[in-house]
Amino acid sequence: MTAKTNLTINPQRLWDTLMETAKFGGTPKGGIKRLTVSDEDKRVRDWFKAECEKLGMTVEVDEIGNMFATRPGKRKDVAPIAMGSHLDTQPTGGKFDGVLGVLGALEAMRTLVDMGYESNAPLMIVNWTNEEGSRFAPAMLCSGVYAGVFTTDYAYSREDRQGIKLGDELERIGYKGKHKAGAIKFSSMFELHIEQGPILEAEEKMIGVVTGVQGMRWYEVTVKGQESHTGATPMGLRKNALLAAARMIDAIHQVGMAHLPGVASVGLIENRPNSRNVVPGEVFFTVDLRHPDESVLDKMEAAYRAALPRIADDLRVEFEEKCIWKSPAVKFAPELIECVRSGAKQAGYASREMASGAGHDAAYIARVAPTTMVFVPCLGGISHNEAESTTLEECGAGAQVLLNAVLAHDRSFA
Ligand code: HGY
Ligand code: MN
Ligand code: MN
Repeated sequence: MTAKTNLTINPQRLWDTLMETAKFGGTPKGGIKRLTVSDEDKRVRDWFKAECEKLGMTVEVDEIGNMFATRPGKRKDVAPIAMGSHLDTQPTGGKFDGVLGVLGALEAMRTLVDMGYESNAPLMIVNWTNEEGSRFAPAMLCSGVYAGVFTTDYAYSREDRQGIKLGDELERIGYKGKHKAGAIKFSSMFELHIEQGPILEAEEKMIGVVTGVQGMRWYEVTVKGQESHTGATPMGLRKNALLAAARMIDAIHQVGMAHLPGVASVGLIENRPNSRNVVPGEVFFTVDLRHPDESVLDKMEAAYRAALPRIADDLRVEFEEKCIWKSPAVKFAPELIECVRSGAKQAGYASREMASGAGHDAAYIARVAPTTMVFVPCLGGISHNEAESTTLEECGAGAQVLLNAVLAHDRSFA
């Protein structure tokens, strides 16, 4: 096969593929609900496997459902260069979070096959299971297992809020593969992703040259008060779990405000018995703290943990609290960051360096292989929202820079 130089991706084909796969879990508002290892996830996985095999790629699945599609290169003695992200979405997710990274990689592969271009190193596309962590906490769970952060059994044991286990669901949809986690090797990974924030759009830059990911910590809080009659229980005698949770949630917000550019959020809450004429007796909620600096994240954690007992004592309720996840701040590989920077320049796009506010599989993969990311803008910086939006041009730019960066790195294997 002869090598070609003008390896230009086909933005229309990428866009059409993004819109085609959005039907797997598509919602009436134009978003996607494709929770990890759901039936919708199975359908997009089956589609992805078939499309990769059409390109002559081999597709392997590991024991936690991570999918690895490989195209051989000239050299059989080196591990593949990987391009990876995720196909699972939030319950009210958009069409691009994660999906652009996997389908942008597919477009890059389609371009190489069309042009009869043979890379030096093999090339690989990876679909990581359960990046979102919405159905099964924590996030980035299965890239975390691949990187040795979690055990396979821990991942299998994770339950959704209905008590269903990840391991059972992987079995049910036929994606509990035969390869051990971590056994399928690659030498480096590039991840294309929408920024999910407002910076690139505000600065009118097409490409984010991503230098790392901020630290993230997740916690679970259960507040225990006393169910009682809303009509017959005097205000001063109540043990109102929901009132305590409300004050705790405000205190957590204040922790974020006091440690900018850190962020502090409560996203999931369950109020029991959730009856209009019962003083709530128990409330479960989740906490998400993030900051680029681990020492500040420690301070945020201390401030949050100091607020809970103060509020609980005031309102005569009890509470239980635990940290369920810590993903430390991570820096990406300078040599790959340089490939992205030169890839953007080669494609003629303005770029800027930035760290990621959102978590990504790349954060864990950076522990086991040189890794970096390519960002493109999204409309208004909105993501984790069915209104998430980008343009054909932005998606095309991201895929082109991804291809340019991978081929720049591939030249080191000549
Ligand atoms: O939580 C995150 O940042 C990612 O979207 N899972
Ligand atoms: Mn994502
Ligand atoms: Mn996400």
